[in-house]
Amino acid sequence: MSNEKLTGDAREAALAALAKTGWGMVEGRDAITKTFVFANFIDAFGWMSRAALVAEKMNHHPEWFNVYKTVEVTLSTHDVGGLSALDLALAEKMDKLAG
Ligand code: H2B
Repeated sequence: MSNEKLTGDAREAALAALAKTGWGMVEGRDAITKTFVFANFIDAFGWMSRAALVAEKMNHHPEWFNVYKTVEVTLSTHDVGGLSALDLALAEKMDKLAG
């Protein structure tokens, strides 16, 4: 999968689709963010463990912050200084893992 910076219509369409599942742009940065809330810490950490395995397989890693049952995720492609298709793919996989 290409890690070129996303531009244009494809980018806008993908972001609009992700917005429906709770992803939004980070203020002042070319990155997307979503806050996942689980039933408890074990569910949150279990999801993080599964997401970590997916991320490692993709060689594309999240920025994330966990407090108890809440995980704030930020996705951006550091190598290109902004959003790439890898961020969209990882966002989708994280949504699927969260059920
Ligand atoms: N993760 C993210 N989110 N962005 C990157 O640009 C990135 C990464 N690059 N994981 C990878 C690792 C790169 O640093 C290694 C060397 O492949």
